[in-house]
Amino acid sequence: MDIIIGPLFGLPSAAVHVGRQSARRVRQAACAVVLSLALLAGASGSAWAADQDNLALHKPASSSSIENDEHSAAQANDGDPATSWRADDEPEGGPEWWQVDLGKAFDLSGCRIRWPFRGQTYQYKVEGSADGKTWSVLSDQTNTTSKAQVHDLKFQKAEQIRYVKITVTGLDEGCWVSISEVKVFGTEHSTGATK
Ligand SMILES: [Ca+2]
Repeated sequence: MDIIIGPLFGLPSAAVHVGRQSARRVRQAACAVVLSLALLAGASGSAWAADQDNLALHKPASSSSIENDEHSAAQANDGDPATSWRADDEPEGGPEWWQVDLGKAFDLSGCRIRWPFRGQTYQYKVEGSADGKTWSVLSDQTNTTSKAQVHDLKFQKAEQIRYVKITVTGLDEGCWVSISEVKVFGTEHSTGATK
């Protein structure tokens, strides 16, 4: 919300930019404290062990924006929970989103999203598409109050999905749009021709 305060009060763009940078530093410091506490609490990656084939691993990913090359869209499906995609903190085109192209159609059973920090609420929706143009909601988490770092989502109806998109619609004060890792589960879509 603080991002739109500058323009509303007619501040010069340079002042707005400085304000953004300062606000970003404050937010990073706040989230770093949360991360440190999580590490002290003994957070581990054991819960992240692969138990199903991850359809999203290393598949082509894109996003509404990136903060820099070290936090590109590909960082959210590189199999490493220590790396993450980060948006650029300037949602000029609407809510920030991350998307993966699974390469072909699958019938999806669910997904697992690992956020960069525990103890923070990330509100979002997961959408699926056969063509990358027409989307349906696979899981609506826009009103969630969960502060879990790892979200396991089951899809009720997600047939013939090639593209999966996660749009972040709400954040706790002091955090920014970022995803550490996305896993997508399912089976290859069958046309029935080979049965
Ligand atoms: Ca990662």
